[in-house]
Amino acid sequence: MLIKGVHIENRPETSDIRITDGKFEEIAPDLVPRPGEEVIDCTGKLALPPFIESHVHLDTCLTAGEPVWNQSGTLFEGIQCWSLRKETLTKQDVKDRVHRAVRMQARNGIQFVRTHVDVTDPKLTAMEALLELREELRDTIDIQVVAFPQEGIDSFPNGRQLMETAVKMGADAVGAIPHFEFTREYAVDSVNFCVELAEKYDKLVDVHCDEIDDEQSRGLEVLAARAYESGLKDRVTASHTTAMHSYNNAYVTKLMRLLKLSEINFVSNPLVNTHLQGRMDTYPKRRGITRVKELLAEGINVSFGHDDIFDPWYPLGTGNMRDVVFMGLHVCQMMGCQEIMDSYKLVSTNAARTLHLGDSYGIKAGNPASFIVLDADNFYNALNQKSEVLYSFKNGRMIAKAVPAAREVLF
Ligand code: 17E
Ligand code: FE2
Repeated sequence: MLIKGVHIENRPETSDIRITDGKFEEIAPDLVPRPGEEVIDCTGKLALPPFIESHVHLDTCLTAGEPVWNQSGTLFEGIQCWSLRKETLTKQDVKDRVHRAVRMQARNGIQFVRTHVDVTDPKLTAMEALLELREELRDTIDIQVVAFPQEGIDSFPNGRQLMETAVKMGADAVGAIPHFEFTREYAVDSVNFCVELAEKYDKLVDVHCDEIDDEQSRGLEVLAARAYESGLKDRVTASHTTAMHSYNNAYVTKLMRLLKLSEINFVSNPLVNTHLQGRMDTYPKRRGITRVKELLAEGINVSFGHDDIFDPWYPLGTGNMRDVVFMGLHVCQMMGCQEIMDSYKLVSTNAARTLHLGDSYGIKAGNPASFIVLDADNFYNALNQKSEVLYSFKNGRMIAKAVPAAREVLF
């Protein structure tokens, strides 16, 4: 198959892409179609590596209002709402909702997903469902599953046992939630437990870390220190880290040295944390997003996640990473021309590093032919014009396509 005339990753010149046996065979200008070869004309359109959803909760998606709505808009009321919904969870219910969500994601050019799955459930229903889905959906979407203790590890009955069982069942990564634990001691112990579990079973780590506006919430320093000392380093990810927004600058300056040494990854969720954070403030009201711009300036890897699709923590969302980037650039004040142009990396190449996808991710000869084509010539324009994903190819197979809506102004 031959894809004609794309701007690969914002390059001003265009290239053709030849796909053979599911791989990128050749990427060069003016490739001549072979006899019988299928040709898709994408002249002037943007080709990118596939979008990556590096932080979402698929087990909770599409449950907003069931059985109650989150009235306060806080993380903590969201956890209460979910706890009620969890009582009625069945494997089929999880699978039906995840199928719907994954199709929304596919339509928007997502091919890789890291999902946190709540394991504070004695039956581990959602974990079982997601592990089955990971296999069932293997050809269309790559799913990484994090064992996520929503209601705490040391603050939840049998929490450590549930975590270890989930890992033995086949979770890819180990989570924690230090800011939700009853005490600082529990917070520290739970992070230590999480890192030790990952070492024992050779797993990645992704912690919901300091998702609170409390400037005293210091789970991050513990996680980064353990990542550094254990040698797990870039196998570790700190998600949310919204308390860093509220830390004093002297502390952040000191902390930054450890963060760099540790080589950990960060995931920020700008849609959801602009909604959840600052809820106990009057005015001025904090934005509550971690210091993305400053982390990037220090050479630290940061990606953006959607976090939620229509659930107790976020009443909107269509699983579109373009919306995430749009909000993130505003709230992080990353609106320089080049920052906007490069911002697709926050939901592609940077996220690939976090997920440890390796060298097989990316548009280059020899790699699996996985990429997307957007209805714009570069990402700046795609973001501004809310351009559709015209095609999503995974391993050389078209898994989604769109025909842009025709609109006319009649004057
Ligand atoms: N659970 C949590 O602890 N934090 C979140 N942002 C979501 C679920 C969505
Ligand atoms: Fe989350």
